[in-house]
Amino acid sequence: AYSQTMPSMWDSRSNGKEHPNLKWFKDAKFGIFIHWGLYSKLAGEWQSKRYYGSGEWLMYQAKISAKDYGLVAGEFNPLKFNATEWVDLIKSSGARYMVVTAKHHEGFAMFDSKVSDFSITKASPYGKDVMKELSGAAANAKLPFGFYYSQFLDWHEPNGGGNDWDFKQSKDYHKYYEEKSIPQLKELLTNYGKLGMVWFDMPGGLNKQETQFLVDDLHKLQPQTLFSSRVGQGLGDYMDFGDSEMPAEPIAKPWEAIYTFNDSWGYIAHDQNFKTSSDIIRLIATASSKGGNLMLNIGPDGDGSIPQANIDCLKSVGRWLKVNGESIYASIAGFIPAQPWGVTTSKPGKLYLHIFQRPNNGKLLVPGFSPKAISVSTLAGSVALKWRQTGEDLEVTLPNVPVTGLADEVLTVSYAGKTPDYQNSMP
Ligand code: FHN
Repeated sequence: AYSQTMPSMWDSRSNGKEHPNLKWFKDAKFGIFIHWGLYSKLAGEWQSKRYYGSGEWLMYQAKISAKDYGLVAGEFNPLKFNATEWVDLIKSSGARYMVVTAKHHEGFAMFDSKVSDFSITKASPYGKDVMKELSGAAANAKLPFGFYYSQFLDWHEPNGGGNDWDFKQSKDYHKYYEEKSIPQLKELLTNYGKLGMVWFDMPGGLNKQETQFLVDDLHKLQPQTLFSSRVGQGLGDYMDFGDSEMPAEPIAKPWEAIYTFNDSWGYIAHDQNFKTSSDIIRLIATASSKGGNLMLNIGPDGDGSIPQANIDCLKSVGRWLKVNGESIYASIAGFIPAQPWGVTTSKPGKLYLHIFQRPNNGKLLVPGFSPKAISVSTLAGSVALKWRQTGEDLEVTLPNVPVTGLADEVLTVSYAGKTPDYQNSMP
């Protein structure tokens, strides 16, 4: 089972008081993460040398000085950016929230900030506040919207965390928080409408009491906004696991797994290991089968375009969710643990069987589940399937080909009686 002793960076509300506005988040199940900044223009290359690893860490990988890196802002001109197109794509993917990087570790504000001139409105030829456009387009589409903000790591600032290749003197982290981090967080919570969440990342420099003060101070601006657990010290409103991590067992607290489309969060020119739509559907179903959400990251390029492979894949995931969304949205963990053939999610009176691997003999066994099953069908239409009880188990005979014609088929077992509790893997 999953380790209960999570490092405080991942754990959420350890004080037990759950945030009152979590239902929409728990029901959403699928969100889209966007990493977009100056690193998107550099695309993993610096002075004609390729750096491997995640594109948004290029400044660190190449040990670029804040001065040299700052010059990139003067070339950042994403003329192909279209906020409505981005939001329309996210809606068509079936995602029910989005989070976008307002400021990553590079320190560059992708928004109009009175606090720092190192921003898209003051330091780039583009000059427009893309966060204002995105938050407006999301509000028009009624898509819950949040900002990612790197509250401690800031490689552009002498007192920011993380840059010891350029700023070698000792750092006054509290000064950084007072002069940049907290004022910018307040700008984001004041000037961009109602926020679904603030997605903090890589906490540091504050103790638990200081973090509590920060959380309380920011929550005064928008009490309904959820704070991710990477605000640190166990004080987030929902739990984010480590990158590309999935808990082994269902977790009772609201939680989110975060994965990226390829091998990098920020756009890089030389990486083509994109996940398939089936990979993403299985991540969504697996997270839902454990009671959590999947937030999937895409990395638009320096011109403001989303790679075509991401567009095609997100639309395919959206088509699957159009047919099978009932088994995902507002579902809870399936009470049958993961099986060789796939995972389960549930709702009162229903168990959804997510078939990743069709049994060769066409017999799908659901162990330890022998209700008076009323019917077994698929969400693509009420196709009655053959099933029988074998002692303690339910066995479903599958048709030769998937009924929906889609990969990753879902069967619905409707039954009488209350939903059993999650059964642990060991009988
Ligand atoms: O260092 C960041 C990284 O660049 C990326 O933003 C991920 C996304 O979860 N967060 C940190 C590493 O966990």
